[in-house]
Amino acid sequence: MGQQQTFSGLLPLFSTVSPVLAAMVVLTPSPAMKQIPAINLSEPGSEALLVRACEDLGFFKVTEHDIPMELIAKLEEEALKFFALSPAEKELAGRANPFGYGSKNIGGHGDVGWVEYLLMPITSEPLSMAFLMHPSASSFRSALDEYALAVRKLACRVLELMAQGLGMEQRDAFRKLVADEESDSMLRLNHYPPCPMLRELNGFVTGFGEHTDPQIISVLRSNDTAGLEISLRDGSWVSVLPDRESFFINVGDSLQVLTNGRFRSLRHRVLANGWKSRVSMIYFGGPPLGERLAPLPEVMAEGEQSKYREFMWCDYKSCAFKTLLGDNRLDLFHQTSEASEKMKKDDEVAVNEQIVEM
Ligand SMILES: O=C(O)CCC(=O)C(=O)O
Repeated sequence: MGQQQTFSGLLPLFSTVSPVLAAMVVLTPSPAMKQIPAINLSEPGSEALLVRACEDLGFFKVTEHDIPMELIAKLEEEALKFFALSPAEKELAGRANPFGYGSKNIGGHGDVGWVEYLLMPITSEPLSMAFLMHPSASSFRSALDEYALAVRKLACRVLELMAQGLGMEQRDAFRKLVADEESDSMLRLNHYPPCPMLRELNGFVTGFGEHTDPQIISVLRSNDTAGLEISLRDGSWVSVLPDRESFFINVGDSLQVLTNGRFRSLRHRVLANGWKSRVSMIYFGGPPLGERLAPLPEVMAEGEQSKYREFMWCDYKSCAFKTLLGDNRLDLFHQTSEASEKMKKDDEVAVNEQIVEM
């Protein structure tokens, strides 16, 4: 059955139920990718494998990661307990803006998915969101704190190996951005409940729409329910076989910039499942808000031109909040793209207007 047929066949069914659900209907499923690079960090040569995976796909999984399964299982259990609460109880976490609890709506511009989530800022201090301070949330809070610490350490280890693999003298060039006390990182717990309607239909529903992550690095762990799909360089989609014991790592937009496009920021999405719920926990490692990002000369060959203009992380982030989930934001910061030219001109106009007003 052709993709369009699947879509048009499903749409009337969904729209009779709910316009929100109708917006989540996607086309046919993707074939499974059997060979996601699996990298054992403690093996010699892992740094070269990391670099190759970041260049080819922007994605790989880490097998020997030293994060105890009990710690992971504990957070998964706590996350499931949280998502099993009533909507009113979950909303005590605050409505996602961007931090807090969200359901179906992703961001503020109409993106929707068959997902509920909890998004939290991660700093070098223990988590301090008000709802976690209640005595009844103490085991959730300690599971989150321990997990965030461990996963941040893993992200730093991977970033250092990446720099090593690229032959950079400054081994901590990437790592220090995420390890910084002011690093703007976050942790997201996603719950994709089973979507019962899918049982009767030969179709698919978006759990989390396609996008790239704006930060430097994302470290994802999920239970054994499939759903994650990644986009290859030719634009085709493949689904990723779940692996609850490994961590999946993807390159974010900022790392693509720092490596002048040598590493590829991964476009990915999640499809809902008709029978099983999916739980994922993702750490997004970002730089400090005031950090200036531009391609690092050490990564560039002699005479290579910088593909991106310098920007401050807080500006990139606010641009990400203003755009749709699936938009290509990096285009706006590309040296030569039309979108970037327009943004530069708009910036100049804004500055000139400010000068005239002064
Ligand atoms: O839930 C997943 O597996 C991935 C979700 C994701 O891409 C995100 O939260 O940014």
